[in-house]
Order: sequence, then C-alpha cells, then structure tokens
Amino acid sequence: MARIALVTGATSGIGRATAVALAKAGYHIIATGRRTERLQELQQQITEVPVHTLTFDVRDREAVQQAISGLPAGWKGIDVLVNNAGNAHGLAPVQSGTLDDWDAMLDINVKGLLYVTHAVLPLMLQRKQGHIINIGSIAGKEVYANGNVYCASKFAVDALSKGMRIDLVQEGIKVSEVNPGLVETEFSEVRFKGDKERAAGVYQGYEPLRAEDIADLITFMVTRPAHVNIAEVMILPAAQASATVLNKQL
Ligand code: NDP
Ligand code: 8X3
Repeated sequence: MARIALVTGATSGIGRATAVALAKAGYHIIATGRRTERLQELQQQITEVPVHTLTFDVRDREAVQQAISGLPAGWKGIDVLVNNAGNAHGLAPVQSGTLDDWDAMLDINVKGLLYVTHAVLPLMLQRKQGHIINIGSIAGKEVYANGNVYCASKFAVDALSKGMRIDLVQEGIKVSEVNPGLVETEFSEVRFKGDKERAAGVYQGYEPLRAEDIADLITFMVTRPAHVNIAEVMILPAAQASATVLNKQL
C-alpha cells in the first residue's frame, strides 16, 4: 500500500524541499499552502509519485477541516504529517511590535499547526499509526533580542510537540520535532516584509543550511524502523553555535 505524506507550507523553502525529498523516497504527497500556482508547479515537478494539492490558509479552521475531510478516499491514509507552514513576521523590540505581526505568528505557527493536527489526527487514530513531524526552531529553545513573539510561537511548538508525543504514545503515533538554525529560504524576506537586500544579509559571510538539508533529515527520521522515534533534533549550519553566535567572515 502507498505511504502518504502531507506537508504544510509546501510552496516554498523547507516544505517544498521536503515534499520533493519524500516523493523521491516513495511517499505519495499531499502538498498544501496558500499559493495555488506554486502547488501546481510542484505537482508538475514531482513525476515519480502522485501529488494531491490542497490550497488553504492554516489560520482558517473551517477551510482546514473541509480540505482534510474532503480528501478522496485513496488519500485519507496519511502516514506522515509535516507541520511546517509558518514564518516570522517582523523583528522588533516588544515595545514597538505590531499586533498584526503578533497575530500572524501566533495564529499561523501555533494555532495553524493545531488546526491541521486536529483535522489529520482522526485519520491516524483510526489506523493506530502515523508520524507527526513539527518544525520548531532554535528560536523555540533560545530567546534572542527582538525575537520575542516569534520565539514564543516556537517555544509553543516545542511544548506542543512534547505534549503530543506524551498523549499519542498510547495510540501508536510518533511525534517528532525538528529545530533548525539558519536556513536560507524565503523566511527572511517574509520577516522583513519583502526587503530582499536585508533578507540576503542574514545569510552572508557563512554557509547557511539549505532547505534540502532539513528535507534530508526529515526523510531519514520518517524512514527509520517502526520501533524507532527520533524525538527531537536541532540542526545548525556548521558556522552557527547558538541563536546569536555565528562564525561570520564578512
Ligand atoms: P518560507 O517562507 O520559505 O516558507 C514558509 C511556508 O509556509 C510557505 O510554503 C508558505 O506558503 C507557508 N505558510 C505561511 N503562512 C501560511 C498560512 N497562513 N497558511 C498556509 N501556509 C502558510 O520559510 P521556511 O521554509 O524557512 O519556513 C518553514 C518553517 O521552518 C517555518 O515554520 C519556520 O518557522 C521554520 N524555520 C525556518 C528557519 C529558517 O531559518 N528558514 C529556521 C527554523 C525554523 P504560502 O505562502 O503559499 O501559504
Ligand atoms: C528561524 C531561525 O534564528 O531566525 O526560526 O529564529 S531564526
């Protein structure tokens, strides 16, 4: 029987690379995001396995529920859920942060992850199997200046991953957490609201991780034997030692 992986935020960066890597590993892919054309491009790029696309905003709980419960019968046996959709919005001291940015980060990174999990879990519970991979961050382990609400959202992902692992162990469902350091994707462009030059500066003077590095790790984690759960991994560029210590050669 085909193994099926659902990846949120598959239109860009880590999610897109993960969909491609899991397809190469033989998983049939459910790719989700808001940008339909990008999902269609991905569907055309992946030729080795079937790809089903779902366009929804993870903040919209009805849309999430409808999309998942409306999956065709052959796509309901989801083995792997990669809760990846998320971003930072802004980088500002708490005294000058904006409510819209705070809402976006908490609604997408935390509540969105919960909505998708809530919709997918019944499909795993009825089969007593499944593997959920939550994408946290080094920002969920260490707070850095101006990171306040983004860090809080990723600390929440850390707590939820641990809580989900405890609650779901009796159900035969594995829960794992991947906590990357600096990965060059569209992440900083989103954080800096389209300022490409400022975004590029984040990745200068050292070799950042690539989205494919995270995808490789996720593929390794989900292809371990049934009795193994790699519960939590932090993955950093060789030039990064903590959220704020980098060996930059500018
Ligand atoms: P990208 O900006 O490249 O990708 C973000 C993805 O999330 C896109 O596919 C986007 O799709 C999706 N997304 C964002 N908001 C929503 C929404 N409201 N509804 C549905 N999908 C949404 O960034 P990354 O690939 O770097 O980020 C992926 C994850 O990795 C995030 O959770 C991020 O916090 C985490 N991370 C990133 C690190 C980095 O350095 N890059 C380091 C540590 C963790 P669309 O816009 O089409 O909806
Ligand atoms: C993304 C990495 O350091 O910008 O989570 O928070 S960082």
